[in-house]
Amino acid sequence: MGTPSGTVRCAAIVGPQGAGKTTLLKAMMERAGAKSPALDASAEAKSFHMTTEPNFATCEFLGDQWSFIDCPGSSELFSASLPVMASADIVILVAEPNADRAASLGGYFRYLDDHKIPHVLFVNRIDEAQTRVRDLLESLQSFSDRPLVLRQTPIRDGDQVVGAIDLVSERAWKYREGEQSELIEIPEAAKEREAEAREVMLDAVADFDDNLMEQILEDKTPPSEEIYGLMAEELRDDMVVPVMLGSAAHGNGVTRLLKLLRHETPAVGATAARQGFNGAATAASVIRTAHVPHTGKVSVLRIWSGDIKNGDTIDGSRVTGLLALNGDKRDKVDAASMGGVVGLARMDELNSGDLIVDGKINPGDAGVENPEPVYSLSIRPKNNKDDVKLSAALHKLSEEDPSLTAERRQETAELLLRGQGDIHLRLAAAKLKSQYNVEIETSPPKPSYRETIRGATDHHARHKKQSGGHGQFADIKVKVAPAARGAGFSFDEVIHGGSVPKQFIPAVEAGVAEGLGEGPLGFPVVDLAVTLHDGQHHPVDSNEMSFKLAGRQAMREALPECDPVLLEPIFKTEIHTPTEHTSKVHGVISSRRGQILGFDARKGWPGWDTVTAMMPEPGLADLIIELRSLSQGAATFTAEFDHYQELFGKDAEKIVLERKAKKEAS
Ligand SMILES: Nc1nc2c(ncn2[C@@H]2O[C@H](COP(=O)(O)OP(=O)(O)OP(=O)(O)O)[C@@H](O)[C@H]2O)c(=O)[nH]1
Ligand SMILES: [Mg+2]
Repeated sequence: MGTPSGTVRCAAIVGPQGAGKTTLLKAMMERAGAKSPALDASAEAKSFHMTTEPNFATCEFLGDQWSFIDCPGSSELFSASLPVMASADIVILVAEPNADRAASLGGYFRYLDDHKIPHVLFVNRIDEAQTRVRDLLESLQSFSDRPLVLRQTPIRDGDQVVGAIDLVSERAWKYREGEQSELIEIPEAAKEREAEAREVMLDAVADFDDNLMEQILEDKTPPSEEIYGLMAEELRDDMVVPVMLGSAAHGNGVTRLLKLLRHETPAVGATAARQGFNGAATAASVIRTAHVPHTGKVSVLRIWSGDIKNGDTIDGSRVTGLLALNGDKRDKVDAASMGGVVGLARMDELNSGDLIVDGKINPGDAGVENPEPVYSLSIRPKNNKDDVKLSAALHKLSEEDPSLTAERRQETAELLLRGQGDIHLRLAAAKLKSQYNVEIETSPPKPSYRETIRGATDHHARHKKQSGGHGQFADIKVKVAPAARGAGFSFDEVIHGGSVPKQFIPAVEAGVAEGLGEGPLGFPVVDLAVTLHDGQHHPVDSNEMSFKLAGRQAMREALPECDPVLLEPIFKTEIHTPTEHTSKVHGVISSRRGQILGFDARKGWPGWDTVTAMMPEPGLADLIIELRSLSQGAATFTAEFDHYQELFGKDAEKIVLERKAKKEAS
């Protein structure tokens, strides 16, 4: 229960799934002499064998306070990394030494470059490296605006990387299992490669510094201190990306990385300035919301300036629930200081993305964008009694993860759970069960088909019922004709001489509209014009209800005569993919009955293409799964409804039969 003092720096650990991020966090904690807390401790992380939500950890290294945030790597959970990267002083992007997987880092480079966030690339699993580091960097460079500058070169023994040489200090280290590396002489065999790599590195650094460039041109060797200093500056200004090597699982390269962080991580003030949060006595942003059993809503804050103490007030509420976050542990603390990452319980009015400035909440001002949903499932509680519980639980899940949303769809009476893919939604279902005790069933959402008519008719419908007392009588003649695509439904009347009395005409229209709710193929009917042109009434037995029923009956009888046809929703779709996978994406579009409109370089994304296509709605349902599997998880898409299109033949027959079967079953 201490009161932390001094500024805390924050490093985010991000990268594709399984790169070794959580292992790296554990290794850094241990190397810093701290006991590593339990990471990936949730039931879901265990059953899905991956990080499912950020791991928080704090430690001290050589007198500095550090807060580390290790993010999930699954591309379906990418959005969890966004607020963490945005609020970190430095981002450690972890990669595998596999050039074929370079595309999986594409989205990270883009975000970091666009937001000018200083980042270092850590090439992990160097113990397993098949690719040469140079080849890996060449593949990765196509996704990064900033030059990737190798700061170390590997020492090899045969195929095995057994150590690394620091290219600035020109000192060599031999890896030791689980321990700090041993300082050695630069091996003879590595000298040539080292000199070459050092030159490349110096050129890259000198590109941004004329003074260094002059010295290099004059063949002078600048002192290491000067080079380190320049590198720290260039990293802080996000001009270069230093590249470090290591193996988290074997504890290699970990001390080097920690030392780089120590010397080159910008101060919290620079991070606050980067985001425009300057000038307040106290400021903090809410980078995450978590709902914790027994504790309730916990907001995770990064403090930009000042301290936050129990007893302070935020928008009139007293701060009483400050928590130090360390793995699965949440310990009460009295205060948290500038730069710190801290939990705050019992302050339910705070939400992710809020900015707190001098005790006032500025909703949404911390500003992090959220990805659009790309995958949906229709869900329902297994037990009907859980309906209310389910809504409340879904609300909490979306607060924790704004890329997950639930939405009631009127037309099909479905509850849609929408998110980033199959794993994302299965994870949500697992959480609903483990944390909220609600089990759900899922099914693919129903596409919103429509139908229309291609032929016209003139129909005479009579509704007549004679049962003791008042009878019911309505007689109408309507013309039914197709209308232009997208016209919807229009109703007109040309009644002369009151054959259908004025006051009953709205009832006819209402009945017709109701009759269009489900056409002969089983779907809502659109794009047609109905004109009431004649009819009869009875002075006693006619009433609104009778005319409404006649309107409905007219549609039921007339539409099958009008050559009904199925309409399929078509979405204008933009698929974004690393260029190397563009031709495969074309194949996927065609196999899903899509029509390719063209493709072009993706704007602002070097190394990427955007393919534009018209896709039928069913082709979008699990599109993301196929796109991810062909692109190392990198490809994404957005889709927007464009129009309805007639669908004929076998595809149409199948849909109509399925609809019929479902109706009969229910
Ligand atoms: N050989 C080798 N294996 C490693 C290394 N680092 C991590 N691993 C292994 O890779 C697997 C995944 O490691 P994690 O640390 O969970 O990977 P992650 O990046 O956190 O994964 P997600 O959070 O799910 O994206 C584990 O089995 C680790 O033991 C390494 O340097 N060398
Ligand atoms: Mg992990």
